[in-house]
Amino acid sequence: MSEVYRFMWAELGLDLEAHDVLIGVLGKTYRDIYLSQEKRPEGMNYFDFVMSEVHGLRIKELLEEKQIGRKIIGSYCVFVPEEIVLAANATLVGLCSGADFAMEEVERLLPRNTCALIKSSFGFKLGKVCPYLEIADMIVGENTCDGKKKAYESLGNLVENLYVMDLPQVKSDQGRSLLKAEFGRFRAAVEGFTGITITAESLKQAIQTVNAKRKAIHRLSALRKADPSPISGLDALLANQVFFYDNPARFTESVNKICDELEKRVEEKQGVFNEKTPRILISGCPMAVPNWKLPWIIETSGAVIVGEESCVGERGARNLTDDSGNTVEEMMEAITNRYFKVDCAIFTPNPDRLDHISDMFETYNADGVIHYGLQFCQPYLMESMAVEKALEEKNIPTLRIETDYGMEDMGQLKTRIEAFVEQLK
Ligand code: BJ8
Repeated sequence: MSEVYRFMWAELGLDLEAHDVLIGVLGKTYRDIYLSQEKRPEGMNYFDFVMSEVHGLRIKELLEEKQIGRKIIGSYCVFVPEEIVLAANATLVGLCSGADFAMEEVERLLPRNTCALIKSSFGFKLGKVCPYLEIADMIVGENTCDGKKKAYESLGNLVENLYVMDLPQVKSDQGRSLLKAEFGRFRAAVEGFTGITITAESLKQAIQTVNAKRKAIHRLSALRKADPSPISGLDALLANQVFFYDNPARFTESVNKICDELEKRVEEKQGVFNEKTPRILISGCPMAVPNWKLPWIIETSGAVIVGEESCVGERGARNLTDDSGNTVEEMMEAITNRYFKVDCAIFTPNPDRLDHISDMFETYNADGVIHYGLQFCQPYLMESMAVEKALEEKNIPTLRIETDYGMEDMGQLKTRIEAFVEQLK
């Protein structure tokens, strides 16, 4: 791939040498983790292709979209409504934040004790290795955790057109009004930026496109209730990750195709692991590509992951947006209703998330919960204590993990996870 796309990366201003290193590591990690799995559904070939072309064909497509005047908008959070972006004939892409890069430079701008996800987003920018970041015409930040909201102040000096969305921290009437006002402000900003006025027709169509993606993911999730599970947690996570940057219609079709295959597997009781393999629900911080460390350890320690209570997972994709409105205002109201249900740990208090984790535990017939907190992520680490307490009260086995993107703690994590899995048998 590299020779074919070199010119394109140079045009985008990437550091070709550093980019080669990144692509080399990404390719090796993917081969080691993904291609070594057994009994994968055939439909995962599509995602293998997507991953092999993640900085190739998809970037070429986005450049072609730009050439015909379509704007590309980058985001770091599931609170940014794709419906509004699509309705203004623009494309939304999730930005890279799942691996350490250019850490020395990053730590000149951010304190060492910043979470790996935020550091990673800076590393990709400072190391000039993320084509998505370079291709984006507008980048949307959001006032969520303290780390992100302060980091955007510095990111504003590194990128052009950073737009920051304010977000509520409390699920109150005032909180909902703030979200509604901010979505209105965002709609105006996107319209101004693209020069396209959102109409009732374009917004309805956009809602339906995003809902179709979500429905495909819901279908995939539902199939994971079966024992044996027809798909590994690693593969399901990959589909959830690709959700953020693939062409929406193609993504929906590809996930539905896998689901057709998985339905047959479930009927025939075919699984990726044997029946009665301990079933794990992961809960916590989002896992962006190529952050596959924890799921890989879990699924090579005698367990299968059957659900992700995460923004790259069910927290991000659950709940459809009501498309029955007839006016832009009615549909903006529906968008606000849908996103106000996202139970990110930045909300205080956040009881809905505790209930959702218990519900998912039951729904996916899990045997235990592993809570994943990124080091220095205050919202999720603090909330992990309440999660553990709530689950223990229901006699749900729980393991709290705190880690980062480094590989130094692999051995220690494996020992702890193997012991936890043993306890579930
Ligand atoms: S809606 S989870 S995508 S903010 S890991 S940067 S919280 S210190 S990512 Fe998130 Fe939106 Fe919430 Fe979801 Fe901060 Fe924690 Fe780092 Fe985090």
